[in-house]
Amino acid sequence: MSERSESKRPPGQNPEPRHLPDRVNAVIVGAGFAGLAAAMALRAQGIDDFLVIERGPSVGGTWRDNTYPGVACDIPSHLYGFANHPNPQWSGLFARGDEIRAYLERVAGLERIAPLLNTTMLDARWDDGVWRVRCSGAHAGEIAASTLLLACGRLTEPKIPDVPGLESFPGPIFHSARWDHTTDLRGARVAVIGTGATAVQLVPELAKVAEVTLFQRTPAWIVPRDDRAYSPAERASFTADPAVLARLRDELYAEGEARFASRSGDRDAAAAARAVALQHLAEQVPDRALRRALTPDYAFGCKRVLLSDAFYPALSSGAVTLEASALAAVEGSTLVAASGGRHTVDAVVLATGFESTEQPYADLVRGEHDTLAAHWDRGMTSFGSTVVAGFPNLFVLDGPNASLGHNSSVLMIEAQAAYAARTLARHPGVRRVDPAAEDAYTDEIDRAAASTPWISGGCRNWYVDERSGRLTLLWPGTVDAFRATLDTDGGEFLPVTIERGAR
Ligand code: NA7
Repeated sequence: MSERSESKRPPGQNPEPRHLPDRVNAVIVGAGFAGLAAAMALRAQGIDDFLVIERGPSVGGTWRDNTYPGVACDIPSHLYGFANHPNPQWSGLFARGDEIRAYLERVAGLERIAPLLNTTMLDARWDDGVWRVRCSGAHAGEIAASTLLLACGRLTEPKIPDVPGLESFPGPIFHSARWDHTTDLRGARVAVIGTGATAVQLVPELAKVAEVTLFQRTPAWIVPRDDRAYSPAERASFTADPAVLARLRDELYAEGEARFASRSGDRDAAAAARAVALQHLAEQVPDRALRRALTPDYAFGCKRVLLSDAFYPALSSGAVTLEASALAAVEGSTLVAASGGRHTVDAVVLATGFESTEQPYADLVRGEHDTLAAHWDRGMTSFGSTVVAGFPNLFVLDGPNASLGHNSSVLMIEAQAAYAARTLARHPGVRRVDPAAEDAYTDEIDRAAASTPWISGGCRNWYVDERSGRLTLLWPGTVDAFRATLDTDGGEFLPVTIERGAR
């Protein structure tokens, strides 16, 4: 919002700052995994003079927002937590969403990280050596900070499909990340739109109580989940001996890194993993026509590979009607598929994913010349997946080229947070990244991505920016390679080479 429009605001809508210090060393925006990691990393470097602002009513990010039935993580629990906060009590190999949310609440408490809740960043601008961050909500006002850390998440803004008539649907309709717990779906005819990571968790649970019609535009590659609960004895051993847990974490890390080959296009590894997925499908879906409809026609790894042992059985059992085409139009309570199929339902769940490539925070942040959105008008770019030319003293966590398809994102976030904190501690003052370094880094990313299935695998995925066809979300390497990239001798902004990892 411009100064001008701010001055036009009616009295009373821009209350004086409350509880906001005039100036801090750093402002962290967001209190999910990335925001908490940033806060801990700053503390570890002896930096206490920071503020965390959070637009929601509590910490937790993704795990606060996603409360759909069956919500869980598809990365092993003991790898999906902070390295300095192992949790011996995870219930099983994969943690449920509510457990992860509780874990984040607990860590925030233990670390005495108290974000300013219900406080939204209106905008942030670089003003001659300082970031001026304007906030609305519970702690409205302006705060000056030397450094701005954006930890706003990457899959936060629901993507609502542009389908004619959608807004006129007469019954309950909501996005999977905004689950309406006041709506009783028991016995209802419910359409689920989408077959991504959310839908494969949600559909089997919903099918237990409702009559589900699933709109599948593109089938996913799905491999066995092989989830299991940890026994009380195992959890006791994790508690009693931290070395047991550390070993398990190391094993899970190595398994994750090994998965990179199959996801990134190594021919043999992809063929082996594809065979596992096809066997899984064959074993769980005896009906040939259904099996054909569920078989992807694009390269393994092009989209996020999903883990489920319950999705195919739900479809196979007849509990779910598969509409193997996109939702194309809505006419009253009838959903019209691209195939021409018509389905009359009582409620609609949009499991249609998120605005990943054009992050809403990008419009709000103005650097030396422009907004992040303008700088990223052909897709997100960065140096080190973390800093951006023209945006001094800004760190973006889990933003450009920082996601993973093969291993835990928390590992990436921790590497970025450590890098940012190290840089702050060792290089006070104004820190700029050379635009040439950002260009070179972007070229490296493009080169590394070119031959991967994410770019050339014949699918549409949320890792690629449609405006440029560039891989802008995913890191096209291993976690080891990312860690090496950011381990730049004390946080200097040095040009780097991206290693593709073992091939
Ligand atoms: P995703 O993975 O972005 O999935 C969204 C799904 O919605 C995907 O299958 C889309 O099909 C589908 N979609 C979108 N519009 C339509 C229409 N009009 N008709 C039918 N289907 C449609 O989001 P998720 O929430 O499942 O997962 C997000 C991430 O969370 C996940 O990758 C993990 O990292 C955790 P498409 O495949 O584009 O053809």
